[in-house]
Amino acid sequence: AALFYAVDWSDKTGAPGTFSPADAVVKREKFEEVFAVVRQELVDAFASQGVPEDARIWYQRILDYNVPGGKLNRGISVVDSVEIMQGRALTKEEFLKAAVLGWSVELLQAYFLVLDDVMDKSTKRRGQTCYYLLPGVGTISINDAGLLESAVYQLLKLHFRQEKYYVDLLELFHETTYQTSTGQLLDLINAPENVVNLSSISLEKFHLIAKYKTAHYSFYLPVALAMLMSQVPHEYTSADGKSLNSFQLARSILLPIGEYFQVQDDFLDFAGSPEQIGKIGTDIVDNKCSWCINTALAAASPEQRAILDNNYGRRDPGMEENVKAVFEAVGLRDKYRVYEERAYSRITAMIEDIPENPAFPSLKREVFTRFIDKIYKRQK
Ligand code: GPP
Ligand code: MG
Ligand code: MG
Ligand code: MG
Repeated sequence: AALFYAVDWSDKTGAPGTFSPADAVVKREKFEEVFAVVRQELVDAFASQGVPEDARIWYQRILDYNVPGGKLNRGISVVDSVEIMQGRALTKEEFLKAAVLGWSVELLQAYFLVLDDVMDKSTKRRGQTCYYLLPGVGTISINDAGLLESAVYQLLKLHFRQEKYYVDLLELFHETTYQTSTGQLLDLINAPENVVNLSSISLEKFHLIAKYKTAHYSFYLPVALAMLMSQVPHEYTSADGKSLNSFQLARSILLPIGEYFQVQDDFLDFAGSPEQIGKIGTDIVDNKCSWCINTALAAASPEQRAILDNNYGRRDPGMEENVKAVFEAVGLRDKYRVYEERAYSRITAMIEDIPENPAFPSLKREVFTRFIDKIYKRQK
């Protein structure tokens, strides 16, 4: 109840008892208001274990530094998707529940990012110093990341314990974490330090890594959560009588969108300015099996190949510049533009092929077009 009254519903525009944010900006503001509430619940739960003040303050900083400062695409997608599936303005209670699930995705992502920055030896995230580099944090960040993960389950227990889909939510978060950690393993063992072997890099590996480390948690998870909350049946019958699994159908579109998103992430790692993307690229010095190196290798002359062999994966700014110069020389920017157009039309065609069924209105194409439109030509 405290949660309900802490959110300012005053600018509601829908029917009485419903809440339909007038536009994306209002929706973001409302979503952010829910963070203040969720944060308080988490801090109260933490303090109720009987921990002293200094621990509570440390815990608050974990949340405040790592959870709210991102683009919030994933979290807001849960709210968007529930709204589209319901086909009407959400009630205030529904909005809150969807937003809590959205913040749970953001918490899971905060857990991943804190650890990812340690493993990638990154220095900036969301325009600020990576959390592990803060004075006095260091390897404590490993445990702090564990607390961020635990926060997901604290929230789910608090808000969904009584729902019949509670176990499905738990399973989905556990499964997604498993997949993401699998992806992180693939990402890391394909990028050994001090052992550069560009012959072992391939686009097949890139696709596998991208699907596991990014696509499941960033795209499938938010929609699957919305489907569980909306109690979309697993069995889906298309208008022409074909029987499909609705979750599999969603996955078959969302994973390719996630792979496209990771291509963008890899390209921005090379081409985005720190002001733009809020982070400083590390893929070249980290020896990563990125879309960029794969694409450059496919186009490199023997001389360019030699430069890549001798400069990729070295922790040396001059060598990193040499690699970037080859990326430019092979026309990586143009190749990216071509890739992006193709990916966009391929995914749009997949969405158009979804067998929409008016008798089964939950899986509307709009759930998916919303995603692709949000990320198409993104600059950050
Ligand atoms: C993105 O990789 C993938 C993740 C953030 C998942 C990490 C998973 C863990 C289990 C820790 P990235 O390194 O390309 O992301 P970024 O470019 O944002 O650092
Ligand atoms: Mg990283
Ligand atoms: Mg990484
Ligand atoms: Mg990256």
